[in-house]
Amino acid sequence: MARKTKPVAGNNKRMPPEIKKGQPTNAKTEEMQPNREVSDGEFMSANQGVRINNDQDSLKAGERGASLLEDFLLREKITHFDHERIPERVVHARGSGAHGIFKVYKSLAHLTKADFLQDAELETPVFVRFSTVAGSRGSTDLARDVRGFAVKFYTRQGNFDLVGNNMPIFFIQDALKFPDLVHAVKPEPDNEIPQAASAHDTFWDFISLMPESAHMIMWLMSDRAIPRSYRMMEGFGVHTFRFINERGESNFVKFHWKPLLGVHSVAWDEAQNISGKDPDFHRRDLWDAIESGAFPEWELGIQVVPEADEHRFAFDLLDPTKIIPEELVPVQRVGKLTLNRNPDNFFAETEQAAFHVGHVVPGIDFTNDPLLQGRLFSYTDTQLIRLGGPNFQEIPINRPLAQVHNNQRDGYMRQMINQGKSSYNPNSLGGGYPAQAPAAEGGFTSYPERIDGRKIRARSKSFFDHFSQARLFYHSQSEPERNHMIDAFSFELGKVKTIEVRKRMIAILSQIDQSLAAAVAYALSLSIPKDTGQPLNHSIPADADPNEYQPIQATSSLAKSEALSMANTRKDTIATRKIAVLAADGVDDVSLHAVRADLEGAGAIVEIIAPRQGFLLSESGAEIAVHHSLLTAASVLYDAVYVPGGINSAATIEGEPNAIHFLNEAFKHCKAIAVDAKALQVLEATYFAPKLPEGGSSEVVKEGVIVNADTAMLATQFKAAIAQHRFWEREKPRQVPA
Ligand code: HDD
Repeated sequence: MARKTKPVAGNNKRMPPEIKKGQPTNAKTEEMQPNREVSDGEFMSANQGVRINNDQDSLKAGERGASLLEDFLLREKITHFDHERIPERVVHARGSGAHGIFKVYKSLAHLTKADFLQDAELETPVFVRFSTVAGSRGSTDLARDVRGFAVKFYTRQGNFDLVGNNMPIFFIQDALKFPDLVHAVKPEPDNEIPQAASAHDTFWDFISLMPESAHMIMWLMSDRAIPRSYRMMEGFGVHTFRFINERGESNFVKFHWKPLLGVHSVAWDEAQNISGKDPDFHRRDLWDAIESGAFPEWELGIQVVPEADEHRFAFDLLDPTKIIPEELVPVQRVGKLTLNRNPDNFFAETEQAAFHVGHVVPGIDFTNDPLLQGRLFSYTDTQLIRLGGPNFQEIPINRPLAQVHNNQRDGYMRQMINQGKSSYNPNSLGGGYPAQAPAAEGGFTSYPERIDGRKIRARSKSFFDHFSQARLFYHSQSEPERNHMIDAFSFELGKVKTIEVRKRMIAILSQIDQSLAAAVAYALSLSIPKDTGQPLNHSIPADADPNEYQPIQATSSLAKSEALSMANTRKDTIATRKIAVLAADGVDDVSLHAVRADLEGAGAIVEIIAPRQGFLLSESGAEIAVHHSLLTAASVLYDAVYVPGGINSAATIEGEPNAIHFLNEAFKHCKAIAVDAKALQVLEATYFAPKLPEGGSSEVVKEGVIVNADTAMLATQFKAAIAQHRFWEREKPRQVPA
């Protein structure tokens, strides 16, 4: 290591030699360079720059004496350590971030003057943070929960934050109810149980009294709430926003993110297992994909509604519990987001990232959605407590690429050194600067929406259809997806102890779909309540007429929407899918390598799992590196499993209970399984072997279970099966142990 011999003034201000080996850079990641620190080859120093000679022993009064107060090195180190933690986000505390770029496919000038949406050549840096909502920072990634999908665009006109979720709607219609919602879903206040779970009394108590949450609850009980990967989920801006073009014309817009790997989920039983085996599953998945160069990609989609069509729909565009079905307004794919670089430091970047729906640029504006309006207050406010003061926008990950000049001054941790005497406007001493920017120079002007109304605490009647889109969602699901929802409701309500709450939820479900309500009621030994005339909605102002606030019955103009079912997602790739190969000494070289090469050629990640760590010896005596032993691997961490041939390998695997459990569990979770016909004995040791057709040992393809003696054909069949993601029809008998 090349160490400096003499102290050099300012040596700890030295720029690191390169940003991060092998990682793509962009204007934002380069702009952060002066803040990066690399210790390679450097001496250790205290915070004031003085070099440290002994970092092992505190200063003492004699070898066995007490430590001295004088020890500034001890005091500084311990003090900094004591202050290392900041409050976690009150919601979305658990998350993972990444850098990337966004490019529009072609100019959207006809819709918006937003600079980053004008030019297909322009690359806009982004930072994205995915998150769960309810759990704390250290909670499992696989909770049944909404996922945050927050994107910060560092545009030339300033930062634009699209702070969305992986579900296109929300639980409540008014921001005033947000603290209630969050209090209800968080761990219960007396014992702080359960962590990162909605399956408890307070959550369902609140939901059962708030029918406006019906649509969101359908999404939350669907497989969307347990994604396979952040890279395989959609994102939504949720609210209706506005695009404003150069002529000042406004169009309503809904934002979508469409993942190029398709939308995929895991099974609930699998999710619960992953939570134990690898609670960092999604974080690791995102990190590994980017490190390996398999950059996650999404297309930006927009639904555009001309201002004149504001009242064209049966629902209100301002109601955040409603989607605009894609059949009514198609989603136009207008650009691509690519995540291509992991953060250097989790705290500095991901933890300190401060998103805000109010961070907009000219060309994008708000609507009167009352949830959005409340959010416009909340996000700055929360950063003040979380990041410690009004200068959080100066933290490297938050500071815009666009220049900042204004008369805001001082405050905790101010970094900017404002020169000059004037910090007010108007001024003459500073030449009148900073000057206000005309719209033509990029000055933000709010859309002059006409507003004419009385000051009133009330809700529009157009917000009172709570069930038609909940029903549309349920009816749009495939049969397995509907079964999963019945299971999810039965699980969650089964964890609720208060019978009254369960009953109220059955009453709500019966408003959505009788068969759903009946199936859940059956699981709870309840019946669908007769219409008692009791109010369903309990979220009513004190002096209001309760009838005024009750849900109205409406039917959607659509019976089904294809886009709502994950069964209709793209299933044409196995890129980045994780495939386990169960092998032992004596594995057949061709059977292993041919299939492995074929899978890897299609972009999949293949890992060898053997009885022991280290390496195994193939039939020909070649050393093959082992990724995991059966002890450190688990089927729930893979998308598919392959058992290659080789007499000794097959005999060993057949005799390993953990390997047989691996296969049984993969079958239970409906994953693709391939077995070289020469290792058929392994399959015969599994629970599901009897379900294979008689005598079909040389070639069998059934519900994603493939047996073939021809490895080339096996690989082709296996790839096709993996691309299907899951074979939910296997669940039918619902009798697989594991
Ligand atoms: Fe929120 C964080 C998304 C409603 C108040 N929200 C937060 C994050 C996402 C969302 C993705 C994490 C950002 C990050 O990664 O740092 N929130 C939504 C969506 C909503 C929504 C899609 C409805 C459409 N949120 C909402 C309301 C309020 C808040 C109605 C308050 C009135 N949200 C917050 C917050 C958080 C937050 C308390 C916590 C940490 C933060 O802001 O920075 O201010």
